[in-house]
Amino acid sequence: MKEEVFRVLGMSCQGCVRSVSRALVALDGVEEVEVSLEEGAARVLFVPERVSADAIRAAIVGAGFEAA
Ligand code: 9UX
Repeated sequence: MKEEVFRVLGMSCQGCVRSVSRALVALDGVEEVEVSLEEGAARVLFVPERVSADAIRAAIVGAGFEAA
C-alpha cells in the first residue's frame, strides 16, 4: 500500500471535489481518497501493483482537472 499526495489544479467548489473523489475511488486498486479544495490536493492510498501514479493523474485529468 502506498500513500501519495497529488496536486489537483482547477477545483473551485465542493462539486469539483466530489467529481475528483468519484473518479479516483472508481479506480481499481485505489483504497482511500481525501480531496482538499483548500489545498488543491488529493491524498490517495493505493496498491501500486494494481494502479500507477500515472493512472491516478490520468483519472484526475479525465475528471476535467489538471494533475501534477
Ligand atoms: Mo461547481 Mo466545480 O458548479 O466545477 S462543480 S465549480
